[in-house]
Amino acid sequence: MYHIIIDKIKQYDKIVIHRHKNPDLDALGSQLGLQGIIYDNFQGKEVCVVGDENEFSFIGAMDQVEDAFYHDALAIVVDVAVKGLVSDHRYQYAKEVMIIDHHLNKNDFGDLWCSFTDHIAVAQILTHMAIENELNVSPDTANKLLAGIISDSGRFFYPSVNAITFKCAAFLIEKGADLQALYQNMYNEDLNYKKLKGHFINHFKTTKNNVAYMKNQNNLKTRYKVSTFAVSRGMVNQMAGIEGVPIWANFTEDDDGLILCELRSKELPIVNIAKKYGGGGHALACGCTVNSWDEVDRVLQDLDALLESRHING
Ligand SMILES: [Mn+2]
Repeated sequence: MYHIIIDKIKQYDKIVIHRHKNPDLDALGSQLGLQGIIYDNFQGKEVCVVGDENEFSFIGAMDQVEDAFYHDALAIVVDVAVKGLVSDHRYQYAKEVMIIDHHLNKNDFGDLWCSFTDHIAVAQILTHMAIENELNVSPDTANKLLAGIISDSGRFFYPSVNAITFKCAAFLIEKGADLQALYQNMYNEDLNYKKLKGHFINHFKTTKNNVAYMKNQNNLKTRYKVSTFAVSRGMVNQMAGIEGVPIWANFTEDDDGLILCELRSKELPIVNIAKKYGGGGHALACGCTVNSWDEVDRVLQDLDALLESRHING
């Protein structure tokens, strides 16, 4: 499928790259990495990156793009295939929209959907594409792509890490990525953040069948001076890797009153429960957004019931 992506890029002189809201380092790393790959390999193109920014902006800045730029342009959307989650809706103004994603959700927009669900990160897809097609990769581009792979693989820890993950990481380091500099940016944390981890470790609860969970009201963010995202996505894995806890879930009230649900599982796929509540993601790492704490309890009951049925079925 890589040739489809490359051919499409070759067809356009103007390209805008989008990704999901609240970007993680795979969204940003693949967005900025793809911009780099295009500049490193294809002459005479103007490539912009757009979207909201957060604490991961150390990896690179976004561009200010006029609406008119989208005229006759290609929009590439990375790391998301669901319309409502894309940052900056103006991708719709482009002549064509191509999606490059690795989540299990089917796309609900776009002209071309390039789906690679066996890759742990979009940054890994792009790196693998560069290897297979002998594309140039500058040290700066290599850094961005490696950040995406490290972050979406949980520093090479999650179940979908495989030989290709390490092959891609090795390739990027050969191309000049600075692993130690990345680690210093990625794993040096604020004191507040460290203390918030302590709060999680000391206060999470478990259901009857050992789903670990936390319900985080809005005041928690004020107390620790952190964002919704830092609590929601950032803290869910404080409940990971615990003997006897096969599933863990983190429920965080957002500023608008909606509740973000981050769901994780060691082995048992749970993405259908996320999908039932309008979300999605990966088999073992997924999420959804619900309207009330009552609905949170229903999500928890569904997760617990899944474990209950597993116990019954042996
Ligand atoms: Mn990703």
